[in-house]
Amino acid sequence: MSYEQLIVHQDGGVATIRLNNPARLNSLSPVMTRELLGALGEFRDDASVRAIVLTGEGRGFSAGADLSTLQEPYLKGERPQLSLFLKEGYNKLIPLLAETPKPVVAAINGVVAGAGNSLALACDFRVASEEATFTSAFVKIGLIPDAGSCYFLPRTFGTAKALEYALLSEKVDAATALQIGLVNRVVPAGSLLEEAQDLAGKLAALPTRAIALTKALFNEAGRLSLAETMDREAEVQDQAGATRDHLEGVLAFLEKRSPSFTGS
Ligand code: T3D
Repeated sequence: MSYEQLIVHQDGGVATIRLNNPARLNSLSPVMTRELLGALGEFRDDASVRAIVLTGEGRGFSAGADLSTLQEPYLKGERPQLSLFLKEGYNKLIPLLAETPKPVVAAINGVVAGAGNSLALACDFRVASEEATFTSAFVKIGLIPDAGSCYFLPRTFGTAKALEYALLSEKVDAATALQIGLVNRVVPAGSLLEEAQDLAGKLAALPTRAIALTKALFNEAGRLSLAETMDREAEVQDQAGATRDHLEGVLAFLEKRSPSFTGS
């Protein structure tokens, strides 16, 4: 499949998606959003893809909504209903990313703003370059955090810090992002992609079904009591226990050798 605003390639079990509109800091145009939906849908259903890396070309990871798309209607005095755009775009994209049954590593190469935060937070791991910066940005254009940011931000660093981040919209550097739990690791800019792809490679070699089930149950457990969660663990463990990878893992342990997981 060919893309206008993405660069996509696969190396072994790891697929890498680069957002490719660097002149606008990879802001999420309707084209990019549609292409991301297509690429992620394809990787979700492709058994040969066992981990995904998401990164940006140039000095931006993503600056959120492409505001240039609002220029024409706003200058004409039109006020398009934003919810229509959200429901067709981010409200499909962000759940697809967050709930994709493969581990997703964000390689955050630079500027993150607006819905770019949601894109990063919907990934399972965030590896940031030392040059990455983060800002909420929504409030500066009189909007509320959307694209799932009202869900992700308080869960990531608690309501008080999330409100500070959203309402003041100050620029947060990579070291601070690490300190507040916005990213998992910070690495030198020159080794970002290699580090992210190495991490994705390690994840791709793990039991893929168990990873998918873990992600799904972590999401579900947020809505459940302890007892309900443990009941679901028991049910879901039957599914994990029926995989070839479970058998392989146990046999490899007993035979004192390294396991070879196939994702089945
Ligand atoms: O329907 C809806 O749209 C609702 C949905 C909303 C979801 C959202 O994400 S709302 C938030 C949208 N994002 C923003 O408001 C961020 C806007 N950008 C900025 O505030 C700054 O660009 C940054 C703080 C992110 C980075 O600043 P800086 O100084 O490093 O870069 P810059 O010079 O401002 O930007 C470089 C270029 O990218 C520039 O173009 P130019 O002048 O070189 O031709 C700039 O216009 C362009 N750019 C940056 N962000 C966007 C953008 N173009 C379109 N959309 C953007 N979001």
